[in-house]
Amino acid sequence: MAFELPALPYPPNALAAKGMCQQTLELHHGKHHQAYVTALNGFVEKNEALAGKSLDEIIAFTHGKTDMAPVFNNAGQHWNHILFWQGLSPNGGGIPSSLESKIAADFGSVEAFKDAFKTAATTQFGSGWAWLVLGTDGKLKVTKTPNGSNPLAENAGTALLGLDVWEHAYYLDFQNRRPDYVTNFLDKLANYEFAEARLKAA
Ligand code: MN3
Repeated sequence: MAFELPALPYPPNALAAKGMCQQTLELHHGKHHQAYVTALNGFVEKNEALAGKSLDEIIAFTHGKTDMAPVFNNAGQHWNHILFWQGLSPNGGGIPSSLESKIAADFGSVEAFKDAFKTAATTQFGSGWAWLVLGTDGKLKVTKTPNGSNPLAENAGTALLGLDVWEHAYYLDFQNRRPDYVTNFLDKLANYEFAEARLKAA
């Protein structure tokens, strides 16, 4: 069973008023994410060791293997983007109360969480991701990963939200201003209800 590009959970123009235009979503989802899925399926077809494995299993199997790096990067990017689309919302930016309490307990305040996230997202040199993670110690953390990696691959806990900081994610809307893209995500786009649901399920 080949991997498939999931449909966006909202129309491609749904986030335009929140700082992510239709062209960004159409290119990012329909071209970039699709390309990762197509490449991953190509690798699976040619490599018997990958056949029948779930996406999570392929990520675990290929992580850290030099000769499997292209497979890992495409599998990781498929996983990352599935989470990313769900972590955006036309009604984003509002933090539900139980998640807000947990953020306040583990970071000190919502502002401190946002500052930590901005630092991670803007100091990831080159391409990568910033994450809000429920760590294996039960505390919320902010982390960053390069290229196609993620907290699943690195056994760093449960990812609640992920922000794509590859240039293709923000260049049409914010050009080189990655800090503005990150702030806009945290204040207007982030689907904290999705993050809270993942926290409760973890
Ligand atoms: Mn991307």
